[in-house]
Amino acid sequence: MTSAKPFFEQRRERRKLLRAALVAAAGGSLAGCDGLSHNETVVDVLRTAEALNRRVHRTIGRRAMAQEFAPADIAPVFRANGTTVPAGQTYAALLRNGFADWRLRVDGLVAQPQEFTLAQLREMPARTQVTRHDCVEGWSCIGQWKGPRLSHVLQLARPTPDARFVVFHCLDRMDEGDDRSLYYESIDLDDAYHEQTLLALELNGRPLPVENGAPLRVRVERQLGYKQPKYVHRIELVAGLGHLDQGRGGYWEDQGYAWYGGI
Ligand SMILES: Nc1nc2c(c(=O)[nH]1)N[C@H]1C(S)=C(S)[C@@H](COP(=O)(O)O)O[C@H]1N2
Ligand SMILES: [Mo]
Repeated sequence: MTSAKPFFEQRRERRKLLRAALVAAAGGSLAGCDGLSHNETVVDVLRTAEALNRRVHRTIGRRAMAQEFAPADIAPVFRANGTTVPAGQTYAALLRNGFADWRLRVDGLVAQPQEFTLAQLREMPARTQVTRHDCVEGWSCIGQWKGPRLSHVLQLARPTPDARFVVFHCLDRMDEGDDRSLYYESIDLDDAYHEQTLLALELNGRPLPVENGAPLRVRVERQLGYKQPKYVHRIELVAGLGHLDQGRGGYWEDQGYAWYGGI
């Protein structure tokens, strides 16, 4: 791949390459809804793809928009994957009273730490977008997401100059009894301020279902499924990722997935 090639051609090549690799690893078609589990082959493929992937995203511009679809393209049911309801009393109690006690905290390297109720988030200016979610297990689904842009909330919190990453802390634990295994994710400020990066409160015109991350999940549309954290209750601005859990910037990254899961 050379920089002399026109933009659209580079893009097409990159998509083809990545898709071929993912399909090969998953042993199936990306369009299907039957997937495999996260496995070693996929991890290896993602690691190899990451360097190329990041380079190309830099070259073609990180502000490029993910494709948006028509309402007619929306899948009748948006498939759920990973945690479909966080275990334990905390989430059960939040769910029982319609998330009235739930809060979204924004803290870390910010001038003005914030705390929002669900009602406050619902009153913010919102964006609606129909996009395709691609999971590394080999399936994709098109859905309509609605919610405030992450940039709006960040502007209220005012990240300090040393803030470089945004970390999303989730309410679900991935392994029984392991304190380090809460789901978490992170993105850089380029993706954080991107037009399509949302704090999604709605899916297909309804409040976010529990299986898709109620009451709030993040959409980072130019990245793969595991970079779309569900059950987010805290957004932390940090200068580096090394101090979090295993230090690779996310639950699946700590198991070997690429930190930059661009598509
Ligand atoms: N908190 C949390 N976020 C998560 C996961 C999870 O298990 N827990 N799974 C990830 C993966 S691998 C995928 S493909 C998508 C699935 O989102 P969905 O359930 O809305 O389809 O969520 C991602 N975000
Ligand atoms: Mo996934």
